[in-house]
Amino acid sequence: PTEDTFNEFIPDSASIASSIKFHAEFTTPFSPEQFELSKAYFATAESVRDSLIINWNLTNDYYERMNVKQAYYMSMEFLQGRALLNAIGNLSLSGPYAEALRKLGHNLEDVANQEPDAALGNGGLGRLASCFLDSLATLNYPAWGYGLRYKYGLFKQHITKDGQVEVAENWLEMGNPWEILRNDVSYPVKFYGEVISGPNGSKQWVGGENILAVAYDVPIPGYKTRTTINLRLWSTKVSPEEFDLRAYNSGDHTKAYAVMNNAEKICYVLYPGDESIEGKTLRLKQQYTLCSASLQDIVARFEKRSGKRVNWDTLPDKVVVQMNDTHPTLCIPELIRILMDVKGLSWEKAWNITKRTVAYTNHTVLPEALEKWSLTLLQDLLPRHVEIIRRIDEELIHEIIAEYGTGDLDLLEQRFKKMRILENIEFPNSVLELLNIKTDTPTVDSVEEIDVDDNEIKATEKKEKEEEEEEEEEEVRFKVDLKLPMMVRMANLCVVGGFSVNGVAAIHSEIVKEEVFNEFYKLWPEKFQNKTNGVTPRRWIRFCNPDLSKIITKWIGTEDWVTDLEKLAILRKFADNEDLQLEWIEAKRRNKIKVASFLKEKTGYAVDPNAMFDVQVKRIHEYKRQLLNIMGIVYRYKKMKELSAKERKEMFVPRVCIFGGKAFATYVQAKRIVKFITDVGATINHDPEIGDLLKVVFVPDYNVSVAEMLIPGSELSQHISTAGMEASGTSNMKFAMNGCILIGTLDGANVEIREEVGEDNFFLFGARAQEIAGLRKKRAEGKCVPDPRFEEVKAYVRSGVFGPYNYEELMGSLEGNEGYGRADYFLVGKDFPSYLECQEEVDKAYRDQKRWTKMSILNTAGSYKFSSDRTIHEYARDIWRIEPVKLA
Ligand code: DL6
Repeated sequence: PTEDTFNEFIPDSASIASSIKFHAEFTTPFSPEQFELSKAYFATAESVRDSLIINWNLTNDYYERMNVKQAYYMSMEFLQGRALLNAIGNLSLSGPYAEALRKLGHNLEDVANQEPDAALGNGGLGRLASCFLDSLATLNYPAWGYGLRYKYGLFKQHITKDGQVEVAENWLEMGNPWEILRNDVSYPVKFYGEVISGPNGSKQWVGGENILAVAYDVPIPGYKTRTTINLRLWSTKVSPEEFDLRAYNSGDHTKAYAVMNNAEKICYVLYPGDESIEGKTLRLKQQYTLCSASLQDIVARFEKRSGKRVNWDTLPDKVVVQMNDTHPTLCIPELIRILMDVKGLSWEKAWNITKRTVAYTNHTVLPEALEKWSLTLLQDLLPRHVEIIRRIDEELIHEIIAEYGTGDLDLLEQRFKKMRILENIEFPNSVLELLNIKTDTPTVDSVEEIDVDDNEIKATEKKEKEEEEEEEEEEVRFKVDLKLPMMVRMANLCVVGGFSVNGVAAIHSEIVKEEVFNEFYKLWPEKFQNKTNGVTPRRWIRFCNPDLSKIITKWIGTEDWVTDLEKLAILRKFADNEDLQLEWIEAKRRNKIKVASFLKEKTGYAVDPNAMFDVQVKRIHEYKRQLLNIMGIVYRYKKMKELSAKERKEMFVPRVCIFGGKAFATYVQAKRIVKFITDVGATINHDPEIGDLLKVVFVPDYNVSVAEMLIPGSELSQHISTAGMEASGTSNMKFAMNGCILIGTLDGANVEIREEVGEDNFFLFGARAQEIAGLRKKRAEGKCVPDPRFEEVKAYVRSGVFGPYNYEELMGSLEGNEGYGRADYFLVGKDFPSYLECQEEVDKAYRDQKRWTKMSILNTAGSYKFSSDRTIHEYARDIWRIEPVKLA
């Protein structure tokens, strides 16, 4: 629609109020007596949902009629956060809704605060998926998201005297007004069973356990457009045929319930602990449920839209599936299975169509995070898929041989080791035959038995023996160690089965090409690309920072920047303007006051809004190096203690150091880091000598809503991962957009942010990615000279200043003591001196508020590249080949 036609539909506050009242009376799950905040929230959300449903229906009818090509974003995580303010903001209804609620005795902000965060994700990967949906809808791209409707989202984090405690996040407890249950959209999903051969080489997967995946649709509105796309989330329940009514009626309720429970538990928890085999099985069932239900749905839609004559070859012209990391890898064998076993296509056709339909985004280079599944588990749970994966693996091997020949077997073997999908699994016979490798190795004894006395015979025998030995070597070479676990490498399967492979920041995509998947890159360079991440400027500036947004609009002269972020660059020319600077400082100050009162409410710590707000919020992980930050704070504290009151005031800028983030429940070292930060905070914050000069606060239960409040009130933010380890980062983009200055390493998207905002407006420190391997080696060989300041800090921590907790495992891990981890693998000690020096630069810059404010303005002005609108345009153009579709 044009913006005009969109605006025609804006209702006034009186009709909104009556719609809210209607829902309060007829549709909310609350008793009639009162109209308290929670009920007001629910009724308001339902009233907004009405508008969304109208637009959702129009959008989908239109896609259906036009038979457009659609992109499907397949993700195990969507970190949606709250929906209310975002939806009314996108619909341009914030004013009328605020007024309507005022008439009904409530305040919009209080009502909005009733909404629990939809935390169906862990961190950056899930939030990226949600930003993408916002941009897709805003830019009118025909696309849907597919995910799982977890009953319990990412856990709630409580901070106790023992550190982090996880509590189940029951976000659906009061019901979810944003979703629409589609009882008519459900698909069977099978596990276990066996594969039997049918006529003409066909295969049938029979028996096993059958459950039902049921659709819940969440309408996703675009900003100032009627386009409202769909996030379809699957929930699981028992399939009616599986419910054992006979057992139930005979009184064996436990048996009957077990089947129900077995089906429903698949969607209970995001990231079920997967240390146990049960946990692993559950996680795999989740992944397969997402892939199977979504692909059945996509294929059904394609068939419906194709009419009577379905031409399967055209599937890639109508459908593109983007796999968000390797979690949905099973899309590849599942699409093949559906096309072959259900639709009757040949292997060649099915494989060819799949390879043209599916694309893969890599989000990590950490070897431990590259998913592998046990072949035995997969074989048990998904026997038909294992057959398909084996065939893909076999074809890959033949393709490698065809490309490189058999001249250099050593090299060939190295390639197989890196590229095969199956790990520690014997080579298929077709390969052994082609390479002329005998499977029955002659024993050493039988070679030695040869009788040799005659010289000539001796020479021939010797030659033969050498040849045989060589052959034996080859045989050994192509043998696998059966003692090692047989695994399926999901990332390799994605690269082989996907027509596109992309990293999420320029430096990351280079590492993907040059290191992680280098052999594949050499084979198929055309598959590899970069798509630097982005974040939606609607949620991450316009709605979360209304004060700054007003200033931006005023100085740019239009609000168009909200959908055309390049306009932010106009601010550059006003960066020195005193009026703008004053307004800028004032907006930041108001946001800092909000943060201060939030911190007081959540932690009890009172902080001074005049101090610099220095923030590190992200998942707690050793590579993200919260430990470097807190060790730096300890150093600062120690130095402060060594000075007189006057000296310390002169030397240090007052700071409030804010941390937030969740440690994975079973990640012991990360939990120790949380405990350490809170202990350091408890000591420093109660030290009367230090007062407001330094405060350290750990924000409990960091989530999307907290980020929306914290980021606008931040002045310095830390993105200090060991170079080469953070794929991109996305909070760095949000901070920069909100005029926060970054301190960071040359890692992930930091590299590009620094390029855009200018070197002078970014605090850079630390080793470069290309130096890391060498430094680790040096470190392990004991050739690194320890920095005295780092040694001093460790000794200080060990002296017990921060309480009785034993920090030995943490300090030890920084030294590489036996048993304490990997010899400061993350190079905290190496980067410590340059980090401290850089922090001195930060203090110096902050003292000059004019300079600081200019840097802040230039960060906002230079952040336009990091709009997810730009990222989505690139995906649409370079990978998905889809066009915007405006409703006629
Ligand atoms: O691409 C989104 C996001 C990146 O910004 C982060 O740098 C990256 O760590 C994250 N990746 C993951 C995948 N698993 N791990 N680790 O969450 O993706």
